Amino acid sequence: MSTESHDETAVPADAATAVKTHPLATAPVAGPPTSVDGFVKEFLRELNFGQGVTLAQSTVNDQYLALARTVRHYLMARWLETSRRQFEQQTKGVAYLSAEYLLGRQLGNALLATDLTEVVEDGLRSLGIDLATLRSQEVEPGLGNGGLGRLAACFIDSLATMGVPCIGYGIRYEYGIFRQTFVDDQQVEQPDGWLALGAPWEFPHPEQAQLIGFGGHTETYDDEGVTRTRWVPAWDVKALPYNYMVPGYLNGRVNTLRLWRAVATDAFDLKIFNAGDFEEAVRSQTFAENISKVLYPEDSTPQGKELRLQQQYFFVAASIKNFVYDVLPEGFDLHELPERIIFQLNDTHPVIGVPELMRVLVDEKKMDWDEAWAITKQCFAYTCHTLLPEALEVWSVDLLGRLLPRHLEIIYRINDEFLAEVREKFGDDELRIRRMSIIQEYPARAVRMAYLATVAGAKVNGVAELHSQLLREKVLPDFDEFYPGKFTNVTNGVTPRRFLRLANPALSELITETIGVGWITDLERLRELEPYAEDEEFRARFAAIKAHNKRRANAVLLERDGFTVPDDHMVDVMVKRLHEYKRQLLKVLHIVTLYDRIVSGEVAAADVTPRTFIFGAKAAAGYAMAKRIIHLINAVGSTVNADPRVEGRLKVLFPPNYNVTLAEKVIPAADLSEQISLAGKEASGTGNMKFALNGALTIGTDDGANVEIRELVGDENFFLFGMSEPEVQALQDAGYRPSAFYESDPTLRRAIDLIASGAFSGGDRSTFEPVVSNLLHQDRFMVLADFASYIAEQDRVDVAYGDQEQWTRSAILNVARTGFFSSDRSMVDYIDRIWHTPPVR
Ligand code: 26W
Repeated sequence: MSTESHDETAVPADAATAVKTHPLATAPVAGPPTSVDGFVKEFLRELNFGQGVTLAQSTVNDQYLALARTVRHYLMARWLETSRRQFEQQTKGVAYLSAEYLLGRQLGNALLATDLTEVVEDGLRSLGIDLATLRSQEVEPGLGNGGLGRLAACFIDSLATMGVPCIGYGIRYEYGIFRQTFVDDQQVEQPDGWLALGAPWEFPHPEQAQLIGFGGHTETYDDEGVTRTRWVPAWDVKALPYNYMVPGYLNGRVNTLRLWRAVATDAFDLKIFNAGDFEEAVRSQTFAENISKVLYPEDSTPQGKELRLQQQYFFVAASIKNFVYDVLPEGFDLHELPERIIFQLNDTHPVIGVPELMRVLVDEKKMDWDEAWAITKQCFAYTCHTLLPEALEVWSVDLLGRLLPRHLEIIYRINDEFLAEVREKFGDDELRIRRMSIIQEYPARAVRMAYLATVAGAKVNGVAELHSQLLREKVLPDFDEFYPGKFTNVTNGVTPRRFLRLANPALSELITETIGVGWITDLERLRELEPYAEDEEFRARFAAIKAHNKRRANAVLLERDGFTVPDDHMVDVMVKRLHEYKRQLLKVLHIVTLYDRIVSGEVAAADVTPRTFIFGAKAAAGYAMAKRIIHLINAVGSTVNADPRVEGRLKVLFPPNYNVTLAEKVIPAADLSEQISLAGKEASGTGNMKFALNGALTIGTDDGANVEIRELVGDENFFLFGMSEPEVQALQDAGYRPSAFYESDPTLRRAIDLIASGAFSGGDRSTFEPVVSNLLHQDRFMVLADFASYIAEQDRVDVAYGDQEQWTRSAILNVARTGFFSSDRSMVDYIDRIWHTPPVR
């Protein structure tokens, strides 16, 4: 603010100055309520004047919307203040570029962040309204597929809580991840119209729209003796930003999540419209708006579809434009860009941002190529989230050249210069050059986006120790050799606000009562719980909370799906995307084995530890095998649940549409967490962390973050089974024959034969034949090889569960020793190793 000789009482010369110098110009007029009465007044005002209904007329949805708007008013003052300070201090910030954000419901988190839960609860009660009912009304924004999207949501929560400036950039999909239903035990996808009942958390800013071009051609021109290139797109789309609040926990900070929506440009419509083709004008509008219409529900198998590349370029270009032209102050010297921003690439989905920033700097800002490249290389960092070769994105040169001709030219030049450097370092080793080229030649010319990200990124990280190691040794070994120091690890984490404090209020209260509230923002303090594992009274309370959480999950599942979870059962949970590498089939074979033991009379039902198995999993709509596995789980469930011989002993529940909201209820109820991927396939896993933090014991392979969980909680508090990654590799190299395991293991043979016999498909042997035959003849993820070890370990789980005191001791130690997996710690690691961004005071 200017402090020059300025007469405060003078009448400002024009209206704009009047606005800027008004005493209330920078401070919002309303803060949070100081009393229950204050809240009630503001809530009723929103209901009456915002929603336009009286209390008597209002529906639950009216009340929910009015409450959400009331709460967001309280956050608004902090949001404005956070933005103002960050702008004034001009410090370095993070731009998290992610095609997915799996946010979960907003209301509970907003109340927690502002400490308003009690005021609101009391106020609503005085009006005869139940807060929990309104919370249930919220439809979660499911703008992500699974781990990668949920991780983005945890990270922005942590950055806000730590006061680190961050803008999350992404896409405002009109339809998020599909709503899953089951018809005849099979998955049917329904559209997820999350916006249908109102979107009280978003703030559209049409005045900040950006134009994003596509297609066309490039041309060179003479610019005062310098030859420059410009891109002449053939068509464009308007990107409209929608802002969302990202409140820090009790710290007065609110960061921003900015999601882009595609709409047709007026010019685009008019041209066609004026040519007299009204229908075509509408069609082209639809075409433009398709870009942000729906989240691709694929997980780990990119489809290479044109619309997907359009989505990627659309949101990344809009974000970079927004940052360079609107967020940075006027006159900012772009040579200092690396001191102001780091663009974190959440997997390869936003990697087209690399040539886009080059295009902005070189073509638009007329910077010298070498200078621009030096800047760009410091402004990006890349996180890889997978090890599956089929999940590494490549874009065909043909498609890229058509859709983004200038970007393809830029990528070629980056590649030429990069390969020249490789030659310089390693000589003319043509095999190596071909291996490292950003452009793949076979089976078709295509851009390897992970390579581009690695060449452009200041740092490249994996998401768990083992994953980062395998990334360096197996996926990108040439690059690791070429760029010493570029590769690093940041082990994933989860936000303790949502996944412990909000999801598990009973345990949170016990923890706070025992060690104080500090753990919510400093999760390592859970260590202070360790001695209480030996405290009998504490153990009793801890066990009572688990029982309470089971009853709570039971109530939710009963209302939602008509399911019941018996009080006296071990709750054994496997929730995650359905993928063969995650091995839901191994879990099925275990259930079938237990079932067979009882019905064949091998074991008396009374001697089997009663278990309820809970599955949650969506399969990509086009992933036939995954959908068949869902069918099989449901079929086994139907048979087992209807068989009186196993009643009271085995129960299989598969609530459809597993999402963040359901996770918050199911995870705190779990006794056993299933993390059973083939070693070397699960990059990290984050569900595994949520379960351990909520006092479930893990049965798991030496994979992803399981390795670190086991190291921290101790071998005696973790059920390890299966081959290690080197053992998997050795078996692979030796030539894996699944049928050999089938032939030599009678238990395995019986389980598979039972499925093959049609026992779970009304006698029809054909239903699951593809699953059985795949297991016997391919079994890419070595389910059969790990079966015996899994069953043996599960039998040890049963024995361990028999000693409830000891089990609870272990569960407490799991909670006490997994504070490391807070996403706050992940953020500290990113800041130290990659971003170097200080918090803003
Ligand atoms: C459609 C293309 C595609 C390809 C890969 C979509 C999504 C992906 C992601 C890489 C899949 C994903 O979500 N990966 C998960 O990321 C989590 C967060 O780091 C890890 O915990 C999981 O292990 C990893 O599978």
